[in-house]
Amino acid sequence: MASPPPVRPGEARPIRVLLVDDNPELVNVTERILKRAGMVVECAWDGITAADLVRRTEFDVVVSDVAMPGLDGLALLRAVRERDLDVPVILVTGAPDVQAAARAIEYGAFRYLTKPIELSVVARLAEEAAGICRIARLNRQILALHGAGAARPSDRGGLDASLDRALRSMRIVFQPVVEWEVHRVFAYEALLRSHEPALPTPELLFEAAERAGRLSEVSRAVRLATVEAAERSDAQYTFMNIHPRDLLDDDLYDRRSALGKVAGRIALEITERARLDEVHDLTARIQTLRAMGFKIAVDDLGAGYSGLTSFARLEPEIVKIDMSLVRDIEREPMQSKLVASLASLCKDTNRLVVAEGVETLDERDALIACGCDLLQGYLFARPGPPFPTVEWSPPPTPAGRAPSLHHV
Ligand code: G
Ligand code: MN
Repeated sequence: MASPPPVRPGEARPIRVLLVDDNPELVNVTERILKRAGMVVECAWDGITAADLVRRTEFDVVVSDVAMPGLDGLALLRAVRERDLDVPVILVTGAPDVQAAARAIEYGAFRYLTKPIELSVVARLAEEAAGICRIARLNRQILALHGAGAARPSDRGGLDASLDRALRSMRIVFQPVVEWEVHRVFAYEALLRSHEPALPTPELLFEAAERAGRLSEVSRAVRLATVEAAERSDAQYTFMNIHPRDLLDDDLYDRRSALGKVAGRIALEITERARLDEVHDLTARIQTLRAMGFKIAVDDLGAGYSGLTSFARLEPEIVKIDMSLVRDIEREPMQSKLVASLASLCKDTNRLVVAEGVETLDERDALIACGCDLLQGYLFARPGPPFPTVEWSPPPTPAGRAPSLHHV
């Protein structure tokens, strides 16, 4: 067995903050607090100087006053976005104004705070924002490494008939997510399957349901079937994939629904492949789900880029690394470096990391060396009826890959 390449853990460099306010005293005290928290701080007393600094230096977070002579906070935010799509901007205002707050969020401000603010809150938020920024930047690097996202297939013919057949034959299968170190099943991911050849993947099925105007009907049926099966699981969590549009369905927020009643044991996976911009009030909706007890997972990280804003709004407790990053990781130093950095960034920000699509012993060992403790893939178990048993010590196969005789 080839040993995994040496990996460097995620960069431990200090967080770089740009602090902008036309009140020098306020800049001074805030700077002291942030420096005490171990951050590197650059200060500007007006927006134009700040915009200039952003052009020359890569910051992890910008904290800026709103009302300033010359370039105000909102204009600065726009100037920052021209240069850097990822750096989170925290705006601080002395005169709260609902419209300005709405505009700030629309332009992608990470937070909009009202003075006086507790300095410890600024330090905590700056740290949180910087953590998210680093993950977003890594994600961009990962995409660049893989080239642009692959085009999604789309089926045209006989939409309604196919959809009906698919719905009649649909079933839910489960695949374990294992906690390797203790040899325990941490969760089962519920996956939708149907026998309709025209709609062979859940993505195509949901796309068809959406086009036929039957998305919420299909999603509700899937959620109900999942909960019924998951009730018999003895793992801590069930991971359930949800379509971004499901976030607009009132049924998801019903505490008395079958799913609502077991929310504390469910992680909702939201894929990075889909755009979330059409979900208005995303932050509030996610907060409601979290208050109901759901955990939020970002799925397929590294396979698409839904943007810093949606990642920042989701603030996921769980990050699932796409299998394109897992594949042959033991032979790709760049991949293992990125995965190790992601794992360490997630740990620093109290998120769990799951590596998906693990097929070989070499991939498993390389992922463990990268700091991924939660693993999922054919190597351990294929998706199957509740609940597949885990193969903890599979023999190596001649081709290296897990046997793929049947497609589930
Ligand atoms: O997008 P999401 O991560 O939810 O999709 C998971 C899909 O990946 C499922 O359809 C599942 O069957 C498939 N899958 C799970 N484990 C493996 C694996 O080890 N290799 C491959 N190629 N696919 C896998
Ligand atoms: Mn998933």
